Amino acid sequence: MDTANGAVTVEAGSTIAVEDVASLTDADDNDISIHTTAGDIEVHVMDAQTSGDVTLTADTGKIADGTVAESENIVGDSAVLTARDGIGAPGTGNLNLALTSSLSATNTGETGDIVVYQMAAGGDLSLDAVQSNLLGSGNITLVIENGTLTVVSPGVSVAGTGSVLLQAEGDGKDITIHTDLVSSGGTVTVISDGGSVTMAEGTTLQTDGRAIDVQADANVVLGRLDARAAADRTSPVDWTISLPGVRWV
Ligand SMILES: [Ca+2]
Ligand SMILES: [Ca+2]
Ligand SMILES: [Ca+2]
Repeated sequence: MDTANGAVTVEAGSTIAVEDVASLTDADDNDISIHTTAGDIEVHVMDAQTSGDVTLTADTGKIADGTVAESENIVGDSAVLTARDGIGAPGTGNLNLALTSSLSATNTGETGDIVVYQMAAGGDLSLDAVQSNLLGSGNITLVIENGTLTVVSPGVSVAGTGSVLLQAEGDGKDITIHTDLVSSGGTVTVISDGGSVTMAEGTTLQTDGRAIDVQADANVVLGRLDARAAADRTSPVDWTISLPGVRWV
């Protein structure tokens, strides 16, 4: 389905395969919005060009990569993706994006990962992502092929047991964290293969007694890393520090 000009809105009540939805005119008003109240959204090719925004909502299913090839599933300006059973999947099931500006991804169910790959054609990306289900097991994995990654409000969080991995590839491609990264039950990993990782003042990477791993090719500028068990965070601990051989003078 191609539109010469204007927005595209699709409402469905079952699994929908998006074979080829393209906006032929690159304009800020030419957004593409697809919502299904039941079933999945299988994305083959959606192209809103560099200015049109993409909104996909699968109330009771998943948003999946519908193609075998690792080519772009979604081209657009910003994308807002919401599903219950996952957004992309590990391996080639990852959702392949080429977004001009930003991605906001939310998974609400007990299962399903968020696995997205911003391709080189998309360049830099701002991200916020959440696994919102307290009983959830899904991870959040975002890899950016050749661009900087900026974590923006409301940040990246996992309410269940899943882990967070954010990775930027490419020379000088930094990761900048403006809002917290939190996993309630899993680990938090941030890797800039060719650049720096910078946490803005006052930001926190937090787990419940699980590992926090920050790696950069250049510099690491830390805010606060908090890998305490949650119980230690809520109940104050009395510390006694003895320093044998040290005298106050
Ligand atoms: Ca836009
Ligand atoms: Ca594919
Ligand atoms: Ca893929």
